[in-house]
Formats: sequence, C-alpha cells, structure tokens
Amino acid sequence: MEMTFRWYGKDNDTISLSDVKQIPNTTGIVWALHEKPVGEIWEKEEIAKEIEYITDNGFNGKEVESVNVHESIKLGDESRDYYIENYKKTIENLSEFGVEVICYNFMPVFDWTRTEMFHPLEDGSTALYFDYEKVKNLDPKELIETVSKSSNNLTMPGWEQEKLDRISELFEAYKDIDEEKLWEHFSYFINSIIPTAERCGIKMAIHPDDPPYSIFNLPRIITGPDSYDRMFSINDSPSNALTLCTGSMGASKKNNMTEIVKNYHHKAPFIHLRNVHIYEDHSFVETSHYDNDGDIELAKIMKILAASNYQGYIRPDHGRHLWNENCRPGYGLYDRALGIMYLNGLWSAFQLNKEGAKNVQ
Ligand code: DNO
Repeated sequence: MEMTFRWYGKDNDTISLSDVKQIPNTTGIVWALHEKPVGEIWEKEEIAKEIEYITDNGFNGKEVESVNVHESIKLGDESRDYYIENYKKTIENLSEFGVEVICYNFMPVFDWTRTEMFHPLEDGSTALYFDYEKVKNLDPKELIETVSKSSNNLTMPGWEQEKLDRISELFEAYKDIDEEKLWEHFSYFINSIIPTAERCGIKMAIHPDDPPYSIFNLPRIITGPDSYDRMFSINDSPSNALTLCTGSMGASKKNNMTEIVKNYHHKAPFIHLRNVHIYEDHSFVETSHYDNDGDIELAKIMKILAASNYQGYIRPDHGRHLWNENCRPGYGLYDRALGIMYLNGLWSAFQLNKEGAKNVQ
C-alpha cells in the first residue's frame, strides 16, 4: 500500500506540505483544482502548476479527489454531452502528468452531508456528526445555512457555491429522477468516459454516497455491495473502479465494511479508512480511527489488505478536531496524522505476522 494525505492546495488549506512531510510513511498527496467550477476542463498549465508544487515538496500527485460530475450529467439533460466531452478532456490532461486514479462521486446535489461540524465528544475534542432525525425533518436550505455558518468559512468539498445558489431549481429538476433514472444516467456517463480512461491508463474510482441512503428525497445509488455488482455488470473495464470508504458506506448498519473490503478491495485502487459510531436511531458520529472507538473494524480491514499485499493508495479520512486546531471540518492535521500512525502500525504488525512468529528473533 502507499499512504497518502488529502490536501486542499497552497492557498486553501490550513496545513502546509512541510507539515505533511513530518508524518511517517506518507508519500502521496491527494489533490484537486478546488477553485475550478464544476464541468470546466482542467487545463494542462493548471495541472502542471499543482503537480510541480507537490513534487517539489517531495510527494507524488498520482491521486486526484475529485473531478466532480456536473449536475447536467446526473440529470441527463441536453447539456450532458458537452460536459462529458469536457470530462474526457480532463481525464486526458491529467493522464499526461502521471495521474493514475481519479476519485469521483455520483450523488445528486449534495456531496457528503453532516448536520454538525464541531460536535463535542467526551474526550474534549469535536467531530463531524449526522443527526438522522434532524435531516428527515429539515429543509435543505436550512441545513446549508447551519453548515456554512459553523464551518469556519472554509467551504466543504462538493458543496460548490454555484450549486448552492440554485438549490431550489436543482430540487425541482430532480423531481422526476428516481433511482432507476439515475442508474440510467450513471450508465450513460461511465460508458462514455471509461474508454477514454482505459486508453489513458487511468482508474475512475467512484466514491460511495455519504451517508449511503437517500436524503431530502434525492435518489442515491452507490450505497452498498449490490451497487458495486450492478456497476460492474454495466461496464467491466478495469478502469471502472472503486474508492472504498469505510466511513461513508459504513455509516449504514446494513453494510458490513469488513466483508465489503474483503470482497471488493481488488477493484479499489484507492481506499479511505476511518471509523464511525452509529447510534440506535441511525445518527452517527466520526470517531478516532482506533477500533474500539467506533463500529468499523479497521484492524481486521488492515489485516485483509496486508494479507493480500494490497498495492493501492490508502488515506486516513476525516479526523476529529484536536488540541484547539483551527482547520477545515474533518480535515485537520493532528487526528489524520494519528490515524496514519495507527494504520502504519497495523500494516507493519501484519507484515511481521505474515513472516510468522518463529522467524522473529
Ligand atoms: C468527504 C469526502 C467526499 C469525497 C467525494 C468524492 O470528505 O470523502 O467529499 O471526496 O465524495 O467524490
């Protein structure tokens, strides 16, 4: 495995690459052109500049998260072919700079959703929190307002301003789109872009919906193992791939992440590892990465990956906010660094374990 760290860019992140450099065994930076309006082509000069900065700081930039998909494609409207052509051009351009994996998602309107950015935990830290009942009864506009107010003016990935400004219009447009329709539009999209990705040697690694069920009556389709089987039956190219995310798909009790990782990691060039605790009423909180703090069996998951000598990219995912760090919600330095060290430790231990206790002096 290769350990990576998600970073929002020189002008956008509270963390510098020299900070990241101090985290052991971390060699890749997961990046994106965060300022780029969704749907526009990522030009070569812009890509070159970002990659150069990353490599000058001693990292590789082989994983991009995310090239977001324009709503026209998800809605299947008359502009979708235009945006698909742009998307293909972006894939081509990224491939010229050594990018291997593009993470993306196919969630209508919202990317990941939480009701609270700084929910207090018993240990004195704060963490991201999703209140199930609240979301059931909340007007999405209210949610946007609460979240924007509490997020330290740092934008959430996937909540592009351009989209938030026309939220009512978007909800109206999705009125007639149910899950089946969204699957149709997803099939059209992957069947259009995968041949380009394949030619360019890029893996398109879809991220699961977060949380993995419908919210605000919007359809969601990448919600569990059945979704994976269906997407591979639509297109079985090796470029049609997964970003496994234990905290996103694992936010539903229906999904056993240990089983899912066991069965699908060979289709996943990229894995996000984090822990969540799910309450009786389906609300959930993002805990530390440590096994006993949440419901995800990260130790077993690392054992599975180590046993199969997993060769893909891993990153710790959201962390708690520790030691008064002022950071982008979920994307601070300290808890993600602790997460990496936990995962590194498990990985090393399982490597030793493979050699067998007998050989250890
Ligand atoms: C949240 C992230 C998501 C993810 C996208 C992938 O922190 O895991 O925003 O990057 O859904 O496209």
